[in-house]
Amino acid sequence: KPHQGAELKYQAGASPLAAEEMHQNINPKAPPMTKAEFERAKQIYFERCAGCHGVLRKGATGKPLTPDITLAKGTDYLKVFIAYGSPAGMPNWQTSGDLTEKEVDMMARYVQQEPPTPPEYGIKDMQSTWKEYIPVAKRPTKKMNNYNIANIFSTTLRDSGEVALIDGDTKKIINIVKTGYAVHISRMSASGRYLYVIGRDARINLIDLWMEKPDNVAEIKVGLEARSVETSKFKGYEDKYAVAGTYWPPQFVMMEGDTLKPLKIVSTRGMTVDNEYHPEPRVASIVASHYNPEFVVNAKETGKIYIVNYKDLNNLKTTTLDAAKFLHDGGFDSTGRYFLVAANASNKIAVVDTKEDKLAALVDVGKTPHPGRGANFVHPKFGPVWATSHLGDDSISMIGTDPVKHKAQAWKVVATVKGQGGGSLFIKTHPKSKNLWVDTPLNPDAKVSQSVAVYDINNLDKGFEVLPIAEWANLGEGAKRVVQPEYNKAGDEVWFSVWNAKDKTSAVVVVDDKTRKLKTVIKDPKLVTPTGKFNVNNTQHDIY
Ligand code: DHE
Repeated sequence: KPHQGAELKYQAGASPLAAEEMHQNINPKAPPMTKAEFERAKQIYFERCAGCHGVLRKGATGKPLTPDITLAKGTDYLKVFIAYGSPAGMPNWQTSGDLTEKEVDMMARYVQQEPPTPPEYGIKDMQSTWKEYIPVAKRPTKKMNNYNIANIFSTTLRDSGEVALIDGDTKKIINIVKTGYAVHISRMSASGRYLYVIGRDARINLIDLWMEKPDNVAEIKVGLEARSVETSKFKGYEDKYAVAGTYWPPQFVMMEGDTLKPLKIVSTRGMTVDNEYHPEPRVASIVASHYNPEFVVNAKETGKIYIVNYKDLNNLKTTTLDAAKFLHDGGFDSTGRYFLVAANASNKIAVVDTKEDKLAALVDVGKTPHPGRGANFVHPKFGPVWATSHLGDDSISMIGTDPVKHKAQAWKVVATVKGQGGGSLFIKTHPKSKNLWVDTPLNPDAKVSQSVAVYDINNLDKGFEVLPIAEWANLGEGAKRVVQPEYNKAGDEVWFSVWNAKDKTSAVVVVDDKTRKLKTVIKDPKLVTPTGKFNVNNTQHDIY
């Protein structure tokens, strides 16, 4: 399985829970550990293991590791398993050099102890972290700057806990704004004024783009670990509500859109699509419906999609759709009516009709689909399609999205092309473009992870051209990865992050979409580990 290593490392990203104070629950049957060993093992668990096996060790994409199971296996068996891995997907932590023999022994004993449970996090915890730096009444009543704010790129600076607001017209940095730890995504309010940024530590920052120098106006911490934030987009509710999903605790919270005041928390604990209880269904992607006053909230471990109506938060109406397990990332079709989301461990795309609040289809695609928000274009033969690339294979699947004029093609994979390889995370085009861009940042081959494939939408069978984006950035040493194509507002430029190590130089490379030639390299010592880029206009209107 050539792509497996990168795929596993990607899932096993460090969790902010590693630093949390947690109680040790001594199990008299488990092999003994000192307090120091327990603390160190706990940290390693949250850095390396929790992403697949879950915080409570009840199993997610990895197997359950609760003491009833691990005690029966015993320390020697567990040590071999951790050291050498398994063909089913467990990494070889010792032979890869990631853990020492001593650490492997410690982890084998740790997983036989009761898992320490992180604390719950309710409305009082949220309220105690909530800060309004600039109250609504003191904010500008009109745009106070000369920036073309619709073309600003909010750029994640992953390892510095900041976002860079980059002017898409001049390519200059407007401001570097302090945010949460290991920022994950940025989203725009319906009006295009407010920018929401969420960190892995579940801190949300609200940035007002009307300020002379756009900056934080409010902030809140909504849990211990998170990935998603979104805002109400239905007519009449512009900028009114925000919603954030957390990995821990497994829940989501609705807030006032312009202050982040927390209003209502909803737990996602419950039954899976197979009718088994899961105590830790992490909240993955969230999108706002354009057809109803609703949020579409995706629970990873249960495979359930919650369509939450925000018209009346006290008498909350939720429609629950059974999709498939391990829902992760997704985006709308070109009409904004259908939401397509990857059920990644099921190798499927679930299609939600946000007008009728129904599951329209479950579509089989390649191995471990990872679309980001996906790419919408008109296929010359099959009409409107939405495409995804994959982490686990080199294919790009195109799904027909027009049940009216192309009924026979709707919700089927109508075409598949081959890309550079597995390890792809993001695919992108723009309504004004004829190019389809596919990144491969997690491919083990440096040549592949440091370049991008581009297809001509009208000649997909012709294959792709490879652009050496990292080489163009000319950064010198480092394990640079080229990640996440994002268009500017006009749709005539594509921006790529050249994501290097924290202590090395990174860059954002801007390519002319028509000529596929290098336009600009944005380099600045302040651009530490850039990954995601969110163009205000395209994020505001779900254009991709
Ligand atoms: Fe992401 C989106 C979760 C690792 C960059 N990532 C998402 C979403 C989820 C998610 C649930 C969808 C949010 C939404 O749309 O509401 N990501 C996770 C993980 O659990 C995972 C696998 C491991 C982890 O520990 O976090 C993970 N993600 C990464 C990275 O390593 C990436 C490449 C670099 C980084 O910045 O950390 C990364 N994720 C992104 C980006 C998006 C994203 C850029 C938004 C893409 C878009 O175009 O909308």
